Amino acid sequence: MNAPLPNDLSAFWIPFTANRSFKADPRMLASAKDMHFQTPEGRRILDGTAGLWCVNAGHCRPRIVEAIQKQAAILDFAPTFNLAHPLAFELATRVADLMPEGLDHVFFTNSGSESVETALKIALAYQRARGKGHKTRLIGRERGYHGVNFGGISVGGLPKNRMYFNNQLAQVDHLPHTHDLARNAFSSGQPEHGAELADALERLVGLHDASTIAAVIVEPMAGSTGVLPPPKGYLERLRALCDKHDILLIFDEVITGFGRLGAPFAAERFGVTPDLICMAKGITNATVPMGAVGASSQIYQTILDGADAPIELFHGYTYSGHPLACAAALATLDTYEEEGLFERARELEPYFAQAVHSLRDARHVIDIRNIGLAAAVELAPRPGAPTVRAMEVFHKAFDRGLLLRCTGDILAMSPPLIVSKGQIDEIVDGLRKAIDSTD
Ligand code: PXG
Repeated sequence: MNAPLPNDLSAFWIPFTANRSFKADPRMLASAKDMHFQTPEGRRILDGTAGLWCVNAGHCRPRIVEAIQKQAAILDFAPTFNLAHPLAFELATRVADLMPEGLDHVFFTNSGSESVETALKIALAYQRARGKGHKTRLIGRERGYHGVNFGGISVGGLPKNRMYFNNQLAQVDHLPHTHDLARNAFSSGQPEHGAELADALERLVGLHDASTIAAVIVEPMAGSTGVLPPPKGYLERLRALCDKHDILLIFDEVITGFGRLGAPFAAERFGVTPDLICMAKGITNATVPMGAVGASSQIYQTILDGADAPIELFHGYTYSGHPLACAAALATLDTYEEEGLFERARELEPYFAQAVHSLRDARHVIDIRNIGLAAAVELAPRPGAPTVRAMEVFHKAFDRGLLLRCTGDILAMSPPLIVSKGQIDEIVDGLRKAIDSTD
């Protein structure tokens, strides 16, 4: 099926994209089914990245499609300010059931970025509600990605996302990142070295004093920066230090939530329970925008009990708990459960790991790392032209029918959890061919 191309590409300001070069040589997608996209010219593209780490059950799954179609005709919108609708409660309970024990409450947003802002604000509101309003400092981590809003870029650690928008939150500091090629290159799963990097929190406490620190936010596996699984023992140490100093721990699970690491959340995979979880993407299989923040009973109850106004938390979005998103999310959770997709990701992990590590002898490769159904291949930067090599590999792979993700000099893979072993081979083979044909 060939789809018509737009006549005019000028008006759409494309996000996180080199608009000039894209518009000179556009690559478009017109439809999708299960593991594949189709281009307007009718070419099939194997989706090696679940869209943008979000289509965890594969594309256009009938149950989810039907649920959205049906809901659109029943209740298109309902305010959730001073009103509500049943699906939002049903979904919150379902999400709470998936979270680790102790996390029982769910605040709905519309994206990962909004989930991050929401979690940071809940952390501040919690500290204030318990009489510790002086605990306002927020600690992120180098190379962290927490979306693009001001709170998220302030605690985030990707230089380009920060430097152009320098008017950031005050009172923010950062832990060091955990990427360590010298000690951990070509690790499969959690790297051996780096648990001690969590001790940097002690230094920040020494510098700022715990009485000024509200929360630490980290991605349990850093995704956007190029798949950095946590070193063994690192998250446990961070949790212990947060407990010791009475600091909240926020896991940003926008990528790792909903099965990417073979468990509902990375918190369960690693056996470390945060106080707040940010989620989005896989919650609706990316069909309708939605995000959420999971909160512990302790946080929820403290804010409710400590409120000095009838509304306990002055925060929310017009579309918090939107009926279409709720319907999509419920059908998505049904699909994950019926098809055992989280378990499937766990079962496929060793095969996927072996397949991606077979690229070790490909040209330019300086590191390969993986966990769950996420992996990255890091290339040596082309001298004098960092990031160009990976971008060329990305384009070559796409032109041969494979969607990857490139960030810096890193190619990332995160296929839908329905991927077959044969398709894993196809992804790895496509990446090898694209790398081997790139100088
Ligand atoms: N937190 C994390 C950990 C993320 O990965 C966000 C927050 C922001 O979510 P929204 O829905 O506001 O985009 C993200 C988003 C990539 C890539 O290729 C990653 C994201 C988005 C787009 C591309 O690495 N992650």
